[in-house]
Amino acid sequence: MSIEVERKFVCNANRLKILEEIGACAGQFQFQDRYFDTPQFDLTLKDVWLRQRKGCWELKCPTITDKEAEETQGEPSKAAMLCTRYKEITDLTDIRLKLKEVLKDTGDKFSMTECCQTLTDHHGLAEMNCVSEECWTSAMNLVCFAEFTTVRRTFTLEEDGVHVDLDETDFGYAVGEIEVLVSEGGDMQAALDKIERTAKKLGVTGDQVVGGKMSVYLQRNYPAHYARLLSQHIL
Ligand code: V4E
Repeated sequence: MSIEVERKFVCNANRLKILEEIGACAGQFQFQDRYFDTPQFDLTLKDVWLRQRKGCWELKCPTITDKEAEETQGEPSKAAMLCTRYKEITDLTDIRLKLKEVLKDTGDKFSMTECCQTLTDHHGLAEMNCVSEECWTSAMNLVCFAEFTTVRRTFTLEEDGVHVDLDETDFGYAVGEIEVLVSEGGDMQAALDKIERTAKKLGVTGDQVVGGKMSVYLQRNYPAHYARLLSQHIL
């Protein structure tokens, strides 16, 4: 399982020009994201983000809690504060196990085990993954609360393992992100350094954290929930 380390930035004409000079455009493509949560937002209030992208399930979870980070590493550096780190789980069985763990104290009574067992008996596991979306999401009381489409241009850079995405959403928000993947137990500091160097090359300076697509979507469509996420320092 890998950890995605990312820094978002606003891409202006000057930064785009530099990016085209120092990176190679690896293509442009379009995808739709559908985000799911319980009606009480039990997942996102724990900083857990479940989505379907291009028909595949993905779960982003915090790597460690803020308290653990403080205990193990002291105060985070400025470079670390400007980046996000999330574990990304893409295996559906692992996703459901994690969701079960995250939702266990929420009071929602779900019967995923029985539901999935019945489907496994009737259809086999592989087929269950395709057939039973409605079943397992509704058994866990998960509903789609956000849906948007993104056009993405991806650039690979000379700096090993760094890539930059430029995203434009169908709700009119554009954002860039510098991303490095770190394998679990891998060198996090090296990833932060690579991101910092790339940001400098692009002229991305300053201490301001730039909002991601989903943050801006929530701000516009679910202002009360957005305010709650801000007040709990999740966004
Ligand atoms: C992790 C997270 C959210 C889920 C979406 O994550 P994000 O990295 O914004 O997705 P995307 O599509 O831009 O990147 P990809 O996965 O394709 O590389 S929504 C909010 N968060 C947390 C979060 C945060 N606390 N701060 C910032 C700046 N971004 C995200």
